[in-house]
Amino acid sequence: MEKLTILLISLLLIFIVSRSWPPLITFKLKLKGSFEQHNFWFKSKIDHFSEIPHHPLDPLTIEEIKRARAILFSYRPLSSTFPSIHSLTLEEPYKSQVLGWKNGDPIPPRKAFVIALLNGKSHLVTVDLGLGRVTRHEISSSSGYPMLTLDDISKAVEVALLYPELAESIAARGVALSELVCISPSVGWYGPNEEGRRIVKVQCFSSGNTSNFYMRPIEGLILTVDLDKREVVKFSDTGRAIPVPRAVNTDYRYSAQEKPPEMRQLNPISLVQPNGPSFSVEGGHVVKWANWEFHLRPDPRAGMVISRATVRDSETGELRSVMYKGFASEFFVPYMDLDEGWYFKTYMDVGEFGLGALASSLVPLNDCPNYSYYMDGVFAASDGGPYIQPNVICIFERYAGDVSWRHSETLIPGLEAREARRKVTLVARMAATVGNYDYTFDWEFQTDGLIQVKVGLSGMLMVKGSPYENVQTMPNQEEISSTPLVSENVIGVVHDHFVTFHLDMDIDGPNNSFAKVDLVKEETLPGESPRKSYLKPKRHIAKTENDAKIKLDLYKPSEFYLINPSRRSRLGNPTGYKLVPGGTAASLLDALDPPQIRSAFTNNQIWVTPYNRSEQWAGGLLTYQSKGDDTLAVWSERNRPIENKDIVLWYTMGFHHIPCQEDFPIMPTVTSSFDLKPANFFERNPILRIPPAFEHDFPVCRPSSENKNKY
Ligand SMILES: *[C@@H]1O[C@H](CO)[C@@H](O)[C@H](O)[C@H]1NC(C)=O
Ligand SMILES: *[C@@H]1O[C@H](CO)[C@@H](O)[C@H](O)[C@H]1NC(C)=O
Ligand SMILES: *[C@@H]1O[C@H](CO)[C@@H](O)[C@H](O)[C@H]1NC(C)=O
Ligand SMILES: *[C@@H]1O[C@H](CO)[C@@H](O)[C@H](O)[C@H]1NC(C)=O
Ligand SMILES: [Cu+2]
Repeated sequence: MEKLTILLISLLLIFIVSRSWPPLITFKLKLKGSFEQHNFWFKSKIDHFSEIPHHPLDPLTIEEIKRARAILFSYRPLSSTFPSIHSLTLEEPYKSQVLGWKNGDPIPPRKAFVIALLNGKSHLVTVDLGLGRVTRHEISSSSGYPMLTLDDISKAVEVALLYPELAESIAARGVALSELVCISPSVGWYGPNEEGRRIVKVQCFSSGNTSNFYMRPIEGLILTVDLDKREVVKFSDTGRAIPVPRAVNTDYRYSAQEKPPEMRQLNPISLVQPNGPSFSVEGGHVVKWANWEFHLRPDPRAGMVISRATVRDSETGELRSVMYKGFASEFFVPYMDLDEGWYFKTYMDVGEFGLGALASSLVPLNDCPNYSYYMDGVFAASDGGPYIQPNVICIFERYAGDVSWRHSETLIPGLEAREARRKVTLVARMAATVGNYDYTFDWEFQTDGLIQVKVGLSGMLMVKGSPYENVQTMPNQEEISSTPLVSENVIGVVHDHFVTFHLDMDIDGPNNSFAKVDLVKEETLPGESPRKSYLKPKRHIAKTENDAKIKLDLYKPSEFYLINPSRRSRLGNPTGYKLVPGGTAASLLDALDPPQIRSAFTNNQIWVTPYNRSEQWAGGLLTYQSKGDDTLAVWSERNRPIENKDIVLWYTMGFHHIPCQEDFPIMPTVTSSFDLKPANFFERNPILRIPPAFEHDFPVCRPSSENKNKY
């Protein structure tokens, strides 16, 4: 039994005056290895070229990716024409192997799972790195194709740019070839015409006088490109009458701003941790902080994967399982416009592009606070070779000035008390830039056992060129409300965002049940009470998958628990965690609409399935142009038993996005979140005994310049 770890985090806010424009802040980019000067926790920032795996779930190293590639190269069925590699990642060992593994044990055999494309066929290949050979090879029979590679995207744009009619069309619109920027949105799936070949649609913008070309669409110009034949198969040019919106005020870069904003300027603010952060990252991926331990890895598809999240019981010191694995499994982002250039925009970014593949290096001091630990992604390119995506995840402690619990007693003589405890948390963060949009993901761990998962939306709107400069010239009210004008000649097209999380909860072990507690209105009998009605919770344990397909409804509220029926608290309650949905939205598309069929995993906000190793990706393993034959909704039709079994919880967070002028030219971040909150998991408040903060915990800190706000 370990002793209670006392958290003594010394935090201090410093304020230094800075009044000039631009503010005198110099951004020192933290290059790899530069942590050493001030922080021993971060001394071992990884040298990826000599890295070896330490944990069964550690991602493939550079050496392992090279070895997997070499083995594939000498594997006959694929070596005559080397396929393009769309995914080459760790094939996770069986869950039982991972659960049975203890620190110090040899790690289970290392394997790579490869999705390769050859002559239009998707090959699913397991490469055993220890045995040095391919141990499984099958050709997928499901409808979709693998994630696009960065190579696919650049080739598609290249092919489009060489198309003669494109040059003619943009010249007619007064756009020079030199300022043309094209992107390749995924096509969705809309029936037989588009089957049997991999296609993307290419659309273009003008980057004239702005870096924010997204705000200058060349409307109605769409080239459909066959990715494998490398040819334009359809050219559609309908919007010549629509002007390319002007560049003025579209730039978002600091260097391009001509004047400061009209507001009181903020003094610098930063967190100071004189004794260093309180977390450690061991072996590159195991994060230990306060009562939490978990494994964290970047993944080209899911972005960030949290595994084996365990929390130490503050009473007994026991390290207890909460979640085996959690990650963003799929996205669905349908746009609500039927034009030729728009109807197909119904993105499934996780399976079509990959969040990790598109994760950008985080910006120190701005994306993540000082004292962040940065983790790199080591991924495979389309030729199977490794590359490093630096600083894609940051881990940091957050003190946002919040209170974790408090009480004051002032009226009862002799019992006066004023007790408050600060809330310090640990955050793991990633930001994925999926074309125009930027998604941030936070997994935030609290000492009271709560995990909050938060998604933030920022970046650029996907906008549409419009003939209108002002709503007063639009023909009618319907048009004004359904096509929001966000700038002159710029419409922010209405759309939704859905993010579906795979949450393999293992509350005190794998065998759990899902309990839905309905809050129902009870009416009193005549004369029973002065009250007419009251609310009563009624608990139902889900027997099969159908009992756990949940559509949220404010007037039929329920609470949702994962419980371990065979582990009881001192009072006999099963230990549990509660899923607490946050602000969310449901898809209003018809269930038989092709995009909704493909994204049928958004038909319910909550699903529970029995654990199945191959059911990871809610929109199917091969998502690109899929018809929806391999989704969570299809798996779940089997209505399998889920009571007291190893189960997986799926939660979908949703946003309806009706753009407004503030979303132009770049959107202030909008967030939503959900909580995984202990419920009868601990015997009592697990942070009852944490100490308050005292003045003497902090070093004396003097501002380096005179600190007087002169307003
Ligand atoms: C950029 O702005 C200048 C000055 O307003 C204008 O003359 C020029 O045509 C613009 N260039 C493009 C590519 O829009
Ligand atoms: C970041 O932390 C380092 C290490 O103590 C410190 O020297 C530096 O001043 C901090 N920067 C900011 C902006 O707080
Ligand atoms: C979980 O339940 C299954 C039966 O559904 C049983 O075989 C297995 O031993 C249980 N596992 C644990 C860890 O209790
Ligand atoms: C696991 O899921 C896959 C895909 O839904 C299915 O084909 C397979 O039969 C499942 N395995 C088990 C043991 O249920
Ligand atoms: Cu949006």
